[in-house]
Amino acid sequence: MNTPQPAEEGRPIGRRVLLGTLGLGALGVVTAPTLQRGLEAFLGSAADKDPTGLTGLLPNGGGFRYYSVTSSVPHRTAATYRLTVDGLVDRPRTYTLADLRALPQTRLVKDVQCVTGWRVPGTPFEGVRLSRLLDAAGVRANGRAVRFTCFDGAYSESLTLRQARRPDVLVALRMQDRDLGHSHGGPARLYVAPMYFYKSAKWLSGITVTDEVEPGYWEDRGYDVDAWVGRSNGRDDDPTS
Ligand SMILES: Nc1nc2c(c(=O)[nH]1)N[C@H]1C(S)=C(S)[C@@H](COP(=O)(O)O)O[C@H]1N2
Ligand SMILES: [Mo]
Repeated sequence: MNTPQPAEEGRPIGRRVLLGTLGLGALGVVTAPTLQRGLEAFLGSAADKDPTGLTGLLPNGGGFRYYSVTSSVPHRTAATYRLTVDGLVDRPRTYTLADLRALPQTRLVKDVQCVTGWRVPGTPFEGVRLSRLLDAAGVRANGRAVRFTCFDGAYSESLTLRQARRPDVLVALRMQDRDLGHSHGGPARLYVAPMYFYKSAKWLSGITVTDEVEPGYWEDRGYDVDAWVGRSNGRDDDPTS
């Protein structure tokens, strides 16, 4: 009741207007798994044409909703993707997708919970533990938190260093046992299993160790910084991890 609720994410009004604007009135019929690839490509182009940033109202396959706070998101391939780890570290580094794929991969299967209410059961995510990248970088003694930035140019997220080192926090390269598609934040997104899905920043491009938590995009708009599922944002969902 006292939790301020940002209106931008998942507000029901405007849906008809948005679908009309994008010419997507019949999208609800596109649900067959075999159409997922086409749907992903379609969502990418839909976001490119969405002046409202309300594409979160669109289905993203398998019970997911598609979210982007920007009207377009550039595509990154295995050839062009880069992830930079910097800030309060001894060994800053830029990883290619091949670099990340060459590291040990961790696969987790847990429910996904969005703060607007939708939940997707038992979803496999696979990738590199964030703790491994932080250890490789050598976090300095004054490092307390981690800031995440995205190649959409707008979204950001944050974790305390302690949260970031949890074994259920990944730089995910795969989801649902497939390489991450563009609409789900590919080639790489953050995956923070125990927190609401807004923590799982899509299109991840930067990991910066900082001396204090810098609230992320939605947190600047009212969401809780410590986003534990069931223990934040005034909600009582079952924990996811
Ligand atoms: N870069 C970026 N990451 C993001 C978002 C976003 O708008 N931009 N939305 C967040 C929210 S609120 C949710 S619920 C999930 C949605 O992920 P999906 O599009 O794969 O369903 O992404 C999260 N990560
Ligand atoms: Mo969300």
